[in-house]
Amino acid sequence: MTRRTALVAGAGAAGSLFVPGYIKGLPPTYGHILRMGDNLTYSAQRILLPSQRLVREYSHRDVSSFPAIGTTDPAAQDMPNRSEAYGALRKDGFADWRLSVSGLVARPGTYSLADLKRFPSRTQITRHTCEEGWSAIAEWTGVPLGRVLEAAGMLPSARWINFSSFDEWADSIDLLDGLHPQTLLAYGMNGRDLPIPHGGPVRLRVETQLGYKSMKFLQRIVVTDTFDDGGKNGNIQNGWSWYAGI
Ligand SMILES: Nc1nc2c(c(=O)[nH]1)N[C@H]1C(S)=C(S)[C@@H](COP(=O)(O)O)O[C@H]1N2
Ligand SMILES: [Mo]
Repeated sequence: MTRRTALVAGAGAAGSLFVPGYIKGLPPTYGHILRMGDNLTYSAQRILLPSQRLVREYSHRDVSSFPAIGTTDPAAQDMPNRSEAYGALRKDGFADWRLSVSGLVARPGTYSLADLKRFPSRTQITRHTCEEGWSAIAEWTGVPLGRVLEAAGMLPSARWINFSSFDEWADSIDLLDGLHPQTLLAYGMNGRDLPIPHGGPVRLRVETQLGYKSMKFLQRIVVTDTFDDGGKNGNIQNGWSWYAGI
């Protein structure tokens, strides 16, 4: 047995003995010995914060300037996998944009921007913390993701909420973050429609994790019972932690 298989086997055994049921199953990090640390962070946070504690909310006078980072236009000429579809949707103000919700839900379907705006909305002023080392405060308006999952009839076997975007990001969160009251499908920023550079028409806000988990330019949600690392478009194969709790 190599040192590595011993460690992995040991962690597995410890996991099945001591880890509470709600975080049981494959800790979503593997493939690299240093990634054991990710599992520790994930497990520790889930043990210390098993309930849906709210993150701090700020007041209007705290709102700061806010850079647009990463993809700022999925249809830009210089994008490697430029999205023609996004370019077409943008032309008529996203009237034909649809968010698809499928997988382990009783009622798979699509939601227009108007559909999302018909749900009860939530507005929150929060701090966004980027892994690059900057942070900024903005007001976000949207529908709590949990409301939409509830409307879609999420099944009891659901464990992971997977997202993909027009710039071909693939990512996922667990149910604790997915159903967190401050986790939003956000369509508004600082009282206006969500600007394109910040992920319009709809982006995710996962206030309990670092900025890169708040996927911009949302296209699709798939609910699963098995963990999907997102393949070559996911965090893990790109060298990022899947879990980035703060
Ligand atoms: N689809 C998509 N989502 C994304 C990104 C991206 O490039 N594409 N960048 C991430 C990173 S690293 C950060 S810090 C925030 C930046 O959001 P902002 O442009 O509103 O500042 O979006 C995150 N979500
Ligand atoms: Mo970031």
